[in-house]
Amino acid sequence: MAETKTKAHFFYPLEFYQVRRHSVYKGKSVCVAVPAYNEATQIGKVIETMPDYIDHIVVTDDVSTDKTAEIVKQYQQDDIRITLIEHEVNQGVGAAIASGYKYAKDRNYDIAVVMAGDGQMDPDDLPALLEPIIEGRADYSKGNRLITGEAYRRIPKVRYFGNAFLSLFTKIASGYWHIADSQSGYTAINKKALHTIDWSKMYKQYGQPNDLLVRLNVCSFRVADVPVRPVYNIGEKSGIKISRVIFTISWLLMKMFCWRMKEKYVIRDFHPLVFFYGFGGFFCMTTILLFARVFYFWIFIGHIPQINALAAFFSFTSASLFTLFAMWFDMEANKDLKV
Ligand SMILES: Nc1nc2c(ncn2[C@@H]2O[C@H](COP(=O)(O)OP(=O)(O)OP(=O)(O)O)[C@@H](O)[C@H]2O)c(=O)[nH]1
Ligand SMILES: [Mg+2]
Repeated sequence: MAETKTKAHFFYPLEFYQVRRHSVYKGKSVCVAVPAYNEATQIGKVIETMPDYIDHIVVTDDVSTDKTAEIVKQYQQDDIRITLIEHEVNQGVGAAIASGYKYAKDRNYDIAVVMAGDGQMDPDDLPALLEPIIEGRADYSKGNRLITGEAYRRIPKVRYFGNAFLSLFTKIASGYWHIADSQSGYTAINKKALHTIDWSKMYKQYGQPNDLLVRLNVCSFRVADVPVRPVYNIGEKSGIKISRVIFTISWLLMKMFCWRMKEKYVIRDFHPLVFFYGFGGFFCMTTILLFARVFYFWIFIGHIPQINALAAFFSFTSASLFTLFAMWFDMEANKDLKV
């Protein structure tokens, strides 16, 4: 980015002659989007530990009921890199991230990073996240807290298993079979992807990282999974109710999976794997019905007719084969997007 100079006149006070030097990291301008909701105790730490090479910090507050916005405004007095976006009604973390992305896109930043406002993202991990993008190997990179051996010990157990389940489901829905820790919000995206994705359509709640991965896959963007340190117990308060989000995100992933099949393998291009998935789904349903019938005979009649047992096993085998082949084809079709 070019240097900007405030309009100068020899009668103006000295501050008018100040030059704002834009920061770059290895030649790229980086803007960090920080979603924050009721983070009065945490947001200061996030701002203070933001590396100098970050050119701009966009905090999006969603009508916090504590002093989050006031605290950010105080930091603005000393740090001209900070912008505060205040939503008029609470829209959710995904919508806050979308606002940050739109800001970075409109100002033509080379890279946009997402870091939470609760301090759970270690700035020391940022260079590793930026590297694949700067080197041009990836269009989007995301943190993966599960790779380090510490994950099982550090992440609360319910979160760990909920995350593992959603990560598996996200592989199927997104077509990025090589990535895990789908719930990690620590990410970096390049300019091309920033200008391609329609941010107004992105999911507005906690499933935003999952939703974005599906959208990136449809546009054939390359994604890198980068090991990052899991950070917990630093005074953060999670807004996630795992028992609730597991259902809402699963439902979102189901819808996004169908959308990806249609967009990627029917409309933009064609691949017979959609039929494999279709037959797999059909036989899954018949398997459930036929096994229910087998159990009915077994429990209430005490005898299972051979033809019913055979039909149930045939259906199960077909469901497994069709689904596994569909997954294999999908993996093959996406292998170039793996970094
Ligand atoms: N602007 C905005 N930010 C939000 C909203 N909900 C959550 N956030 C922020 O999003 C970030 C992540 O939210 P958390 O609830 O901590 O979720 P998480 O860190 O992904 O999950 P945990 O591992 O459970 O902590 C935090 O900085 C929150 O302040 C919201 O409705 N609006
Ligand atoms: Mg958190």
